[in-house]
Amino acid sequence: MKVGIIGFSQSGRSSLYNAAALGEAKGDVTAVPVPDERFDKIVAQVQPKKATPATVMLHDGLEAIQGGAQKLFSKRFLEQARKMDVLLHVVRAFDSPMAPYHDDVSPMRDLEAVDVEFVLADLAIIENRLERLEKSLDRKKPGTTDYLEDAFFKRIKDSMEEGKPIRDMELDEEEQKIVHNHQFLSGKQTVIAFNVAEDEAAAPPEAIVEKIKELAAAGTQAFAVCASFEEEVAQLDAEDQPEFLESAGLTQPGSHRMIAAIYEALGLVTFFTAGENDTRAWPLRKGSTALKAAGTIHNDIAKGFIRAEVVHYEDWLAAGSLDAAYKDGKMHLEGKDHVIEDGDLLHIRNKS
Ligand SMILES: Nc1nc2c(ncn2[C@@H]2O[C@H](COP(=O)(O)OP(=O)(O)OP(=O)(O)O)[C@@H](O)[C@H]2O)c(=O)[nH]1
Ligand SMILES: [Mg+2]
Repeated sequence: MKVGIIGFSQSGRSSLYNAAALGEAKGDVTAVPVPDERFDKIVAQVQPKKATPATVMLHDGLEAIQGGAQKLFSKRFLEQARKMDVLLHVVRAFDSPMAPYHDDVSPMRDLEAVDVEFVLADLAIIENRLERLEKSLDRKKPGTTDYLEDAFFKRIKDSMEEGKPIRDMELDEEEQKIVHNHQFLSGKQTVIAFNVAEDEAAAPPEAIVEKIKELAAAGTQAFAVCASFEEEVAQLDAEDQPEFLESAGLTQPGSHRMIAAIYEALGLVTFFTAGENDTRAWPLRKGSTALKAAGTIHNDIAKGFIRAEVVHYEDWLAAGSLDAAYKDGKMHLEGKDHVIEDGDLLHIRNKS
């Protein structure tokens, strides 16, 4: 699951990347742990030899979005961005004498410029494809992918010409597959980080607050954060962080909320395995089955799958331990097709 950080040059992408990587960034790509209070509680109770949180892969190696007289997206940027599953868009909302292209601060201008360009880049592909299909379609059978694409692209073209990104459209499963295969940029989930000045982190400007609400209503998560401040927070020991955060009027690092938003945008839920050697939080696509969860742990466990022992997190919490939850009769035995819920603790009975 790849998350690409995008934005204009000097918008604070690397600062946010370093903050999210908790000061442990390795090159351009880092597996960033997903903050999860439930996982922390499970680890504190089980006291395993090793605790492995869920992670997302954060990429800071994408080329900056260009400005001035140039096209916004270089060829290289397009290639890189298309490979990502989710885009984290850092929008500069702090005054900077160093930021090129735009000397005045205008987060809405920057955000909209990029969004429009995403749609235009996708439209160029769609128009090209429709032209080719026109020449070949009468030789193909109805019901083939070509037919589906032709009908789908014709249906969405008009609203895209009016600026509507694909991510805001209702799509069926086949259509989602088409969008995924063509790696459409406006079809990718995005998370928006308005990078504000430090003194605005706790109380962002009204225009940004309004925009965040508007985006949320359209299904896109956005928030205000001060990347350079977050980067400093990430360098501190955990016990020193609260006081520092408080100095900016914050109660928790903004990067935590950001990773949670990314996780959501990736369409992931978490299940736990509470082993004494290794207790782990595992990312899983929403709506996945127990068999899929078993395969996430190990292929062999999926192959030898017998039954899944499932304890809901709330039941675990109420019981205080896995043993107690089992004794209370809170463990459900489930088959391969059982859909895993966010927070389930699993033990897979298997033949291997
Ligand atoms: N005041 C303020 N400065 C910031 C903030 N975020 C980043 N900066 C500063 O802006 C400059 C650029 O930040 P980077 O994180 O390197 O930005 P970038 O988008 O990765 O930049 P390039 O990769 O060089 O294009 C640095 O000097 C940061 O310290 C912020 O929230 N507020
Ligand atoms: Mg950078």
